[in-house]
Amino acid sequence: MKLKIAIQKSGRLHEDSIKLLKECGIDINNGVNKLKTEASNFPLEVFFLRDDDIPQYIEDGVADIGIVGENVVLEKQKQVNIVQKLGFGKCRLSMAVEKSFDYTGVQDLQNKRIATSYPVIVADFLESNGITAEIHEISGSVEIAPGIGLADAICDLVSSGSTLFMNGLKEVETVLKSEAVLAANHNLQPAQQQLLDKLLFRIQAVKKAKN
Ligand code: PRT
Ligand code: ZN
Repeated sequence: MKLKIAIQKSGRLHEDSIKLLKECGIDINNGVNKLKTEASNFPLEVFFLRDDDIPQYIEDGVADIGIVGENVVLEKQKQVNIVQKLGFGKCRLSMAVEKSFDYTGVQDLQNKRIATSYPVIVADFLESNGITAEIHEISGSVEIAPGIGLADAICDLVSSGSTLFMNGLKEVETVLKSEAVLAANHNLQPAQQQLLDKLLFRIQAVKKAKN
C-alpha cells in the first residue's frame, strides 16, 4: 500500500513542495521530465502534474492527496478536503485597474469588463457584492488586458505587486488570500488515511519547529 501524492511538475510550488517532503524526512529523487517517482523511505508515490489538474486527480482518486494553491482548489470546484495549510506559495487574488481609474469602491466595477483566469471565484465575488459585470476569461498575461483595451479591470494573483506596477495598474480589492494547501480525496481507504495521518504529523512537527 502506498500513498499517492500529486505535486506541481514545475512552477512556483514545485521546489517548496519537494522541500517540505524532504523536511518530513522523505527522500525522493525528482528526475527531470519524470511523470512519477517513489520515495525510498516512506510508502509514497509522487506524481508530477500541472497545478490546474491536481484537484481533478484528487477527486477521481488517481492521487490520494496533493499540494496545490487554495486558489486553484476553489476555482476548479472539485470535491476535495483541504487538510492542511502549508505556509508557502502565499499570494492574493486581487482586482486591479489602471492607475488613472478613479476607483472609490466595488460599485465602480458595475457593468465593467473584467479579465481573469479565475472566472468562478470572480463571479462569486461579484455576486456577493451585488455587482453585474462582464467576465472575460483569459489564460495568461492577464495584466496586459487593460492596456490593450480588452478590459476595464483585471482579477489576478499578486505577490510582490511589481507585475501590476510595471503594467500601470493598481490593486483595488482583495478577493481571496491564498497559500499552498494539502488537499485530500474525500473517501480515502483506511490504509491511505493512516499514511496521511503519519505525513500530517510530520508536517505539523516541521511547521512547529519553524515557529
Ligand atoms: O504549469 P502549471 O499550470 O503547473 O503552473 P502555473 O503557471 O499555472 O502556476 P504558477 O507556477 O505560476 O503558480 C502556482 C501557484 O503559485 C498559484 O496557483 C498560486 O497559488 C501560487 N502563487 C504565489 C502565485 C504567485 N504567488 C504569483 N505571484 N502564482 C502566480 N503569481 C503570478 C502573478 O499572477 C503575477 O503575474 O506571478 C506574477 C508575479 O507576481 P508579483 O505580484 O510578484 O509581480
Ligand atoms: Zn497552472
